[in-house]
This record gives sequence, structure tokens and C-alpha cells, in this order.
Amino acid sequence: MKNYSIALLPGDGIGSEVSAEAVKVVEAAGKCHGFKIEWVEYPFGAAHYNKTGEILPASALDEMGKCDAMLLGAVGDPSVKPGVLERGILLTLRFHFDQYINLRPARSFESVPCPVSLKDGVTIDSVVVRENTEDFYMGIGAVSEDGSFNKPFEAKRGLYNLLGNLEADFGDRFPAALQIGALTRPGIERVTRYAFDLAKKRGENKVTLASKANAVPFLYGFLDDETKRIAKEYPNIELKIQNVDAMCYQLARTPAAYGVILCPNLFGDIVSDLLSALTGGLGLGAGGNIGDKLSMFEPVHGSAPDIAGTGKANPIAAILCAAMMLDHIGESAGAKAVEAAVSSYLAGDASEKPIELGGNANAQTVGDSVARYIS
Ligand code: GGG
Repeated sequence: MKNYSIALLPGDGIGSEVSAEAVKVVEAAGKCHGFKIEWVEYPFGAAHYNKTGEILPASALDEMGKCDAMLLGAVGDPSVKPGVLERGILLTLRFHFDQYINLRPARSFESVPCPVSLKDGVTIDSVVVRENTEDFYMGIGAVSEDGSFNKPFEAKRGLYNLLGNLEADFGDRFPAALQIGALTRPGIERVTRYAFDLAKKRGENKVTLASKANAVPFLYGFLDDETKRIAKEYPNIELKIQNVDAMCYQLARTPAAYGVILCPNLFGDIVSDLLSALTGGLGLGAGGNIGDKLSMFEPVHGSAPDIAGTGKANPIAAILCAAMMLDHIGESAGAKAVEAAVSSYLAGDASEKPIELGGNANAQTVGDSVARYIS
């Protein structure tokens, strides 16, 4: 019997509902496949912040770093100013543990209707490889009441510590905002190699890069050039560079035409929501924040406060995150069992499907059903 220690951060909104079901299914897989999980649960999120003023203490980061992986529900709540929890918890975790890949697979299920028609037998099987530490997620910026800026900044990453000063003046006196993005050669290199290695592993001969060098030439022109340079290391895999707007258009028309999609941080967030919708709904989109230290598995969806507590949350994304996590820690048989259980469950009685997919099953019932299919 192998034992693992997994940090569990249910977070806000539907986060606790969906992560409870993921835990249930992992426990069932552990019983069948001979592993045991010690869950180390953390309270961080809106309720804890509103009660204590604490966001994510350094002591918790130290403790989490000793775990084998982390499962995260969702972060963000209307009771807290946007960005406080997202930056203070989610992005802090990604940056602190240098989780430089955000891997977001998107697969259609035969039994789940897609909003666009697919030819018979054609399925969506693509994966977004999103750079997870740079681009417009650097957190460098300011809002000014009088259009002038003079503010030092620091952005600590695994690869570097960026120091600088944001200094600008619009001249006229009006409120304004400035935010800057950054991309670096080592940041692009590691995510590009990851994407190309993944394409090779999947037996594919193409990686498509979502870019926008025509309108944002400094950042994305650099991205294109650096990606082309790395792509030369993979002579059997073509690099196709596509403007992200054209990619969204083509994804909506021919979603099955894509395999590995390489994205800078912001486009990756957007494109993976679109892909989740194309495969049937946000409640199906799993993801992993992967790095060489602690990796963290987190659904594509957010905390969805509008449906929290209603039972409408679809826990399949969180359950598929748990499968990714099991694969990551080396429990690949357990991971396959969870994926197979999800497919079997979704192929079953339509009325027992999640509410998001037109059935009557609340989050708890979905979790119970998937757990029953584990073998
Ligand atoms: N639109 C779904 C959603 O809110 N997902 C969570 C999210 O956007 N997280 C921020 C991120 O992944 O960067």
C-alpha cells in the first residue's frame, strides 16, 4: 500500500462541493488500486479572509511544499474585491511553486452533445499547454487618478526576480490604468519544449501556437521568434502560428482539427474556456498547474458563486483533475480507473447526468455514481 500526502484547498463557491466529490472518487480508486491518501486540508479563501484577514501565509506554503501534490477547488468570491484572492492565493501558488505549465486537456465524450456538430466518429481531443508564469499575469501595473505613474515593482519567479519602476505620464489629468506583460527566452523555451514533447508523446506532427504578433508585436513577435527557434529541435513536428482570434474562429467551426495548442498565459485561459464549452461545458474541463516542485490540479472553471450551494455544480472537471493528479504522482492505474469511471458514468442513463448536462444529478449524486463505476 503506497501512501501519499495531498494538500486540499477547496476554496470558494462551488470549490468545496466539487472537490469533496473528487476526494470521494480518489478514495474509491485508492481502495481498488492499493494506495492511501492523507488529505491535508487548508481553509484559505473568502470566508477565512473575511474572518481573519489572512490570505495565504508563508508557513502554509512551506507545509504544502512537503505534499506530493495539491488539489484545488476554486478561488474567488463577490464578497472580496476581484484579484485579492485570485492573485493572493491562486497566482501566488502558481508562482511560488514555479508551476510553469498549465495543462488543460479538452476531450469530447460520445455521450455528451457538443454545441457544434462533429462528423460521425470525429472527437475533440486537444490539449492547451498554457505558459503559467509570465505574459499579462506578471502583476505589474497601476491605476492612477491623475494619469501619472511612478511606482516600483518586483515580480519574483522561479526563473528570475524582475525589478523595475513603472514610470509614465499621460500629460493630461485624467484617471488611467497601465499594466505590462513580460515574456522571457527561458520562460518560452521550457513551455515550448513541453508542448513539442507532448505532441511527440501523443503521436502528433503539429503544435499550434496562439499568438497575436500583428497587434502586440513586442511581446508576441518575440514569442513567435523564440518558439520558431525551439521548434527547430523537433524536425518531425510542424509549428503552426495562428492569431488567437483566428484560432477561436476555427475552433468554433472545426474544433476536432486541433491537437496540442501552445498559448501564452492570458490566451491560454481564454482558449481553454472555449474548448471546455466545445466539449460540452465548463464542468468537464480539468487542468493541472505543473512544475518541478509541487504541482496543483485545478478545474478550468471558477468558483461560480451564482450556483454555489444549489447542487448544480458539475464535479466531473474536479474528478478529472484528480485523475491527472493520480497520474502525476505515479498512480497511473488509479488515474485510468477514474477516467474510465467518468466515461462509463457519462455513457449511462441521461437523467442521472449532472444538471449542467441536462440531467437531474446534483454534485453529490454525480460523485457517488462515478465512485460506483471505479474498478
Ligand atoms: N471562466 C472560468 C474561470 O473563472 N476560471 C477560473 C480562472 O479564470 N482562473 C484564473 C486563471 O486560470 O488564470
